[in-house]
Amino acid sequence: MPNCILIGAPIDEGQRRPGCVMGPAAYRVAGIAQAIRDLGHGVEDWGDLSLPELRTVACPNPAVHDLARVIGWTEVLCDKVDDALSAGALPIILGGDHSLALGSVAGAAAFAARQDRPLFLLWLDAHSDFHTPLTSESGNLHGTPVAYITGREGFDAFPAFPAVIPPERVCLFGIRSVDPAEHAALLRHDLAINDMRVLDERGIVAPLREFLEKVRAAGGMLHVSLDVDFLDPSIAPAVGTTVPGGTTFREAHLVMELLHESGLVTSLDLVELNPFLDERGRTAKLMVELVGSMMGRKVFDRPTRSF
Ligand code: 4U7
Ligand code: MN
Ligand code: MN
Ligand code: MN
Repeated sequence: MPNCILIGAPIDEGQRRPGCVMGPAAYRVAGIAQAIRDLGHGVEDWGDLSLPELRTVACPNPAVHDLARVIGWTEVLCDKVDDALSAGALPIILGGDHSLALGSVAGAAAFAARQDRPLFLLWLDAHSDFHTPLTSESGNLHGTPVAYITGREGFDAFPAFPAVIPPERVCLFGIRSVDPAEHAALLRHDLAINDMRVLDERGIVAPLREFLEKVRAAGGMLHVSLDVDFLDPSIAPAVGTTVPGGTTFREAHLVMELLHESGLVTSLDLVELNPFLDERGRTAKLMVELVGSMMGRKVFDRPTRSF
C-alpha cells in the first residue's frame, strides 16, 4: 500500500445541519494519522483546504442552496486529490459532507484518465446520492455526487467532470433510502445496486468480491466513498441523516478488510461525520478503526491466510 496523504475538507454547505465542518478536526483528535502509522505506512497531513474565490452561478431549481460554495470546494478538491495521487500516495479526504465527493472523485478521474486507467467507484452509503441539482427536492447538494460522476445532465454550473465514469463501473453498497426521482433514474442506468435487502440475503462478501473482481480484471483504480450513514445509527450516531437498518460493526470492518486484501483502493473519502451529534467521539473513533482495517489491521494476524 502506498503512503497516505490526509486532506481536510471542512465542508458543510452540501446540507443544512451545522457540524460537519468539525469533521476533519475530530478525525485528527481520534488519532487517524497515528492509527495508520502504527500499521507501518507513512502519513502526510496536508491540513485543511479553504474555499477559493467564488464565481457567480445560477441554478433553475430554487431549492438548491450554496451552489457557488459547493462549486468552489469541488474545484479545490479536484486539484488537491489529483496532486496527492500524482505524488504516488493514497489520498484520504476527511469530510465534511458528501458534496466533497463531487471534487474528490473528479480529481481521481482526472488522474486516472492521464494514466489511461479506468476508475471505479464504491459508494458505501444509506443513500444513492443520484439526484441532479434539477431533481433534488431538499436542495442539498450532498445528495448529488453519483449523478455528477456518471455524467448526468443538470450540472451546467459545475466544471465539466474530467472523465465521466460509466455507470457500469459504479457500485452502490448498503443503500436503503432512495427518493422517487433517484429511483426512476437508477432504473435507467446500469449501476450495481447492492441495497440492504440484497446484503441481508447474500451477505456482504459475495457482492463485494464480484465488484472487486471487475476492478481487478480491468486493471482499474478504485475510489471508495464512505458515508457515516452506511453504518447502523446504533453504532454511528454522529450523522445528520440517520437511516435505520444499516451495516453492523463487523460487516463494516469486513468490507474494509476485504478492501485491504484486494490491494485495489487508490483513494478514500470519509464523509458526513457530524461531531456535534457524536457521543464521546465514538463515531469518529469507529471511522478511524475502519480506516485501520482498510490499511491492514487484522482481527487475528496469521502468517498465512488459512480461510
Ligand atoms: B448523503 C435525500 F431527501 N435524498 O436528497 C436528499 F432523503 O450524502 C438525502 O448520502 C440525501 O447523506 C443524503 O436530501 C445525502 C433525502
Ligand atoms: Mn494542482
Ligand atoms: Mn452520501
Ligand atoms: Mn448518506
